[in-house]
Amino acid sequence: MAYRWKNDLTRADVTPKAAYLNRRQIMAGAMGLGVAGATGGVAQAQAELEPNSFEDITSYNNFYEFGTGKEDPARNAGALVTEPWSIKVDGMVDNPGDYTLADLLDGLTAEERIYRFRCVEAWSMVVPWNGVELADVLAKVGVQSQAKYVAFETTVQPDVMIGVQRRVIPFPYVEGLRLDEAMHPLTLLATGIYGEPMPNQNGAPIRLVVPWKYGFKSIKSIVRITLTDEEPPASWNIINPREYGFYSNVNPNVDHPRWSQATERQIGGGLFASRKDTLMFNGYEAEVASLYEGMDLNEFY
Ligand SMILES: Nc1nc2c(c(=O)[nH]1)N[C@H]1C(S)=C(S)[C@@H](COP(=O)(O)O)O[C@H]1N2
Ligand SMILES: [Mo]
Repeated sequence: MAYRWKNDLTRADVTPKAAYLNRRQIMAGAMGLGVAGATGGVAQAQAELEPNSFEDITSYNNFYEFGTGKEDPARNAGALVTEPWSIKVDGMVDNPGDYTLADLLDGLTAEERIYRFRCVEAWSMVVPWNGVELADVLAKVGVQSQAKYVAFETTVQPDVMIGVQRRVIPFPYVEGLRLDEAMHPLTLLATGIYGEPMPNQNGAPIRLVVPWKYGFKSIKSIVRITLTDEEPPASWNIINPREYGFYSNVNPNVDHPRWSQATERQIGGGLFASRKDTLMFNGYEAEVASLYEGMDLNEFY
């Protein structure tokens, strides 16, 4: 398939970015984070992935604040107010406060990461995100030693959010990660796709991306980041704890109570495309499995 970056880079230009990720992971490994063995894998996998089109990624969305239909966010999220944008950082941090987006990202350079993205509803895409590692932002705000989890909250703008007006689920949408998950080099705060600012329907101006977890963990349009020593609430886990766990790592061997998670439908694959096998940890097993040693991968969690 002929494929070209919006910013006129060709696929061949992806390689230096992959090599950059490779370097970062070797450094992280050297620092004792235990991901050294992962390096070649991610770089290689990243270079081989064929991203979905900008059109696919921005027209088939889940963003319940703007309605429950896949096409509702593209239709309704244009009214989201993303400027100015303030993010409250609080809890167990050295430098709490209300940060502007620019202040929070000051000194950090967004890089491109091409990741698989797997929704719990068993559809998937490949997305070229632009973003910074969450770990780099957390380092700036100074995580205190008692902190064990990171909690996130999405903006609530009732005037423009029809899903909020209709209370389709409780808002604000909230999510959380264990601190080691949050610090993992694969975990991003993304501010764009395809080198363009993040489209509103995808979670402008800044959203989480955790590629080895089901998509609902990747919370959009973040206005609050809290460091805490207790497992934070997570929207879908609160709504239906038997169907959506706090961890929710992609796992083809553990079915959702109402459907199989063994395979996935690739968005953009066309009507007759065959389903693709879902990969353990969404294909990032080598990078993240060590975070879950001692957890039974055949259990729901
Ligand atoms: N605030 C908020 N974040 C959210 C959601 C949502 O409804 N509200 N949906 C989640 C789900 S279920 C998925 S699959 C992804 C979809 O991201 P995308 O629309 O960019 O593909 O966003 C996640 N983040
Ligand atoms: Mo999802």
